[in-house]
Amino acid sequence: MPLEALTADLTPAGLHYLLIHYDVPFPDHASWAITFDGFERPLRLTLGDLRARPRTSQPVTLECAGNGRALFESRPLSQPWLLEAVGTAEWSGTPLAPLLRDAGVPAATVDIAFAGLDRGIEGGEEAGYERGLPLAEAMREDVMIAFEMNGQPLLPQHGAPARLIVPGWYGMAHVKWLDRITALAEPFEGYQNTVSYRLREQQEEPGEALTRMRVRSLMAPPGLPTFPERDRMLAPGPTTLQGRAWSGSAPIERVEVSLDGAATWSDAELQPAPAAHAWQRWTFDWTATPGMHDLACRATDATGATQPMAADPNLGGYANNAVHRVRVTVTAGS
Ligand SMILES: Nc1nc2c(c(=O)[nH]1)N[C@H]1C(S)=C(S)[C@@H](COP(=O)(O)O)O[C@H]1N2
Ligand SMILES: [Mo]
Repeated sequence: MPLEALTADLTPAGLHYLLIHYDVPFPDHASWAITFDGFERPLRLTLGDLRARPRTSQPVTLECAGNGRALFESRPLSQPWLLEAVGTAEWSGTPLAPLLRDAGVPAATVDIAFAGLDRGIEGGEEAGYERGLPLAEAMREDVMIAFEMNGQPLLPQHGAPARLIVPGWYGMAHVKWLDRITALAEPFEGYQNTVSYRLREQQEEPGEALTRMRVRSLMAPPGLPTFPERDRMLAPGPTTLQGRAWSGSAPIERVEVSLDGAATWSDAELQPAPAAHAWQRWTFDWTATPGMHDLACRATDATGATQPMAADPNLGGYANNAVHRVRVTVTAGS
């Protein structure tokens, strides 16, 4: 997502980031269905069945766990995101929990596994994209099977005909192209939970599973870009800096801006969250004076978590929520 799209509450589908491990599948929507496995009753739901169920909509901020990976000093071999792997869309669909209750969740269930239709070879093994989610998370009221994005049927690249939305969690949990939902009496041990998406320094360590998005803010680039360097040039005088802030754990409580290379900080104006898991807009009025300025923004959420100057390095290059720094040249004239 180009960072200038931080000025919009909702990210248009064509500007929203994409992360696709394998090939985009193109299932026939008329014959497509989700199969429920390991539940008390067999259940198979077509797109028509999903659309006939109670409908819910909510704006949700999605961020890839690897967002910021390419800004770590060591460069893990994976998608080299700078800061653009984020977006907020209005997702519509049907809540997951009532579906699981209809299928009947066996008493011994600990995880629910969600499998997509896409297959590939990762870590040397052929597999489908599949993620496990703890039962308590899967039963949350706001977790949904979405079949629309910003009021339109899902695009193929965003998981058509239907995908999972787990508000607050990093992107990898939001399984696209849903094919099968399985109740498991043991923790899910597939590749995307046990090998990928873990915070660790050595491959041999079990590490810690990535779950909720860390607190983060980003600034929309001020002024005009130069081509091809994309340096930022701004006219002197009053201007309003703006951006968005989010956290998967709690509402944002504070956003601060620095005009001097993160030496001193002042509070930005923060708007309330439009929904529990959608980013919050912030603004900061500044009278720009000629010269080079190192701007920065940082957010703090209601748990007290705040963005670090530098995030801890880790093998997968995940969860880099370091303070966002933006250099701008304020020109002498208008
Ligand atoms: N089936 C399937 N689901 C998937 C993926 C995938 O490769 N296959 N990628 C995941 C990752 S890592 C992210 S960040 C989000 C991205 O969702 P988007 O492309 O709609 O923005 O989808 C998740 N769901
Ligand atoms: Mo991701």
